[in-house]
Amino acid sequence: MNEQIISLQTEVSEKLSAVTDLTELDSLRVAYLGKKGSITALLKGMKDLSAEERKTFGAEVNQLKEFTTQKIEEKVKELGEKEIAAEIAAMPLIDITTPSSCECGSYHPITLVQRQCETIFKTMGFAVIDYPEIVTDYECFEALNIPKHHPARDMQDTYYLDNGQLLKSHTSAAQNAILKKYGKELMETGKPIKAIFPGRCFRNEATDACHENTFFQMEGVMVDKDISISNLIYFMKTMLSEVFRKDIKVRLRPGFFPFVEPGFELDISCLICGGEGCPSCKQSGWLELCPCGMIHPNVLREGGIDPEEYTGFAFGLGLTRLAMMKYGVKDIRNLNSGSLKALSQFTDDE
Ligand code: FA5
Repeated sequence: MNEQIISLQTEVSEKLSAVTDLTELDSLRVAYLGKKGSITALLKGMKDLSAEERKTFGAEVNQLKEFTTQKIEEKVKELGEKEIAAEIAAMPLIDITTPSSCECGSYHPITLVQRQCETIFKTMGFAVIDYPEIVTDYECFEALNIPKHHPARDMQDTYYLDNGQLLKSHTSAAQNAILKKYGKELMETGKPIKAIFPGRCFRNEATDACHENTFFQMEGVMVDKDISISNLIYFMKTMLSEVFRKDIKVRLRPGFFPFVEPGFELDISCLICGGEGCPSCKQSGWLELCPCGMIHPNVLREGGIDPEEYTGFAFGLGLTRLAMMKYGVKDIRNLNSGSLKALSQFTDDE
């Protein structure tokens, strides 16, 4: 091997072993491998050699270049690890047994009632299903027996995306997918469909003490042979008595929704004013809480279920309004206010 190369290789090894930080190492890299570095200079000088000399010398210089590159990489790794270890060692020790000086967070009242409803329905054999907030016109309306230009759409104006999708105006938007997903199992094994699907809903409408443009609902469906209105009433009553744990006045009146037949409005006596009438219930003494009904045959059929053989009920509980009633929140807008002072006072009573 060429003597100049041997001495350069020894020099590289010695200098590298003496390097103690990454800045120094980079200067060394520039000194050997940079544009004006000594190894680069050797490569450049090869043009003055004869073809025969260039062949042997070139191979040796390239070997030296590879050797130097590899040693520098090893050193980068070694120094990097040392620096991390030093940083860790310099960190102040944290005593995890010291009591925290921060206040604990709390659950939002809507989360509290949602969880409570989920527990109630889970104990009655219902599955809890999550569903996207962005849906198609088909999911939100068409599959629910609400064709284009149907007047029922006026009640649920929402926010549309450029691609034609929309922010769901009600949790019923998940019905079709759930009927399709679990309907097969129902028909093959006879296992009834029992599911709830809580979720955020959006409506392009003016806000007041009991209306928000963003609110939560919790949909529920049950489909099997011989499901009737009595089953629906049983589950509604159980849910309300478990949530409120006291007697509350409810009323069931006819209601129109194209995806149920017959359809009902389930109202509760306003717990803010005791039924006297106040802004929270629009002075009526009653609050619309949970519309419901027997799933329309067209909706079952669209979900792949034979309405001649199976029947089912569906309900759409207003979770945000339920939180208002349960926790005595007079104005629904307070629930979206983000005021920690207002929202942190509620606790789970389970
Ligand atoms: C519906 O959304 C139907 N999808 C419910 C349904 C499901 C009917 C299954 C039959 C079978 P409605 O628009 O009435 O219906 O809303 C249902 C509940 O959501 C209302 O009773 C109310 O409690 C709540 N709600 C509706 N709009 C708002 C709003 N802007 N702000 C707060 N809560 C609302």
